[in-house]
Amino acid sequence: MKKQIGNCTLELVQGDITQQDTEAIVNAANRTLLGGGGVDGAIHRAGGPSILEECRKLGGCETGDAKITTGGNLKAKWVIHAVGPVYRDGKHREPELLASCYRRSLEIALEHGIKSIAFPAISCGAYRYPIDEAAKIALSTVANFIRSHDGIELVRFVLFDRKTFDAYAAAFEALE
Ligand code: AR6
Repeated sequence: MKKQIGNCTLELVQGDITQQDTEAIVNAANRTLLGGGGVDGAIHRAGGPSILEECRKLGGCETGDAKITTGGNLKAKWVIHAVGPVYRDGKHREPELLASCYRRSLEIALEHGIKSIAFPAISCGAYRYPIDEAAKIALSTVANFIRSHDGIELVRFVLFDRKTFDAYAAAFEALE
């Protein structure tokens, strides 16, 4: 699924983010930036130990923020490590923090001249964010960002399983 927003293509695919050929891929990390399970584990396994070596020097990352390393053995030159919120009840700034980690990832991409970037469904696994809600926030935040900033030409959401892909697809269709 694809949509053109200004000079940027917004795309949804089902797949594995470690295999993407975008200049940057985004990791759904935790505040330590020292690795974990899910997509984080997959990225460190596929990219090799140099990513963790760089992460150790970053001193962690606040929820809602992101930090960048190189991509090690990945096709992507860069990994942007974003920390989404753990979902509790929706009343602990979860929507704001989720939107913020997408925006911060895109700001960092622009600062590094990155023109193509792939995102996973941040917070939709171990952090238990309700997927329909997360999909709306992710897509509307990214769409608003690319409408108001020039420079990024491709944003691809890479959804691992069918259920997550379907939820993002519904939010994508509803995007204004
Ligand atoms: N490619 C794309 N998406 C993937 C992949 C992959 N290779 N593997 C899993 N997903 P999660 P979170 C999907 O749990 O909820 C880690 O331990 C997965 O199906 O990876 O933000 C970190 O260290 C789900 O839809 O991230 C943190 O401690 C989505 O990626 C914590 O988990 C996110 O699931 C972060 O939790």
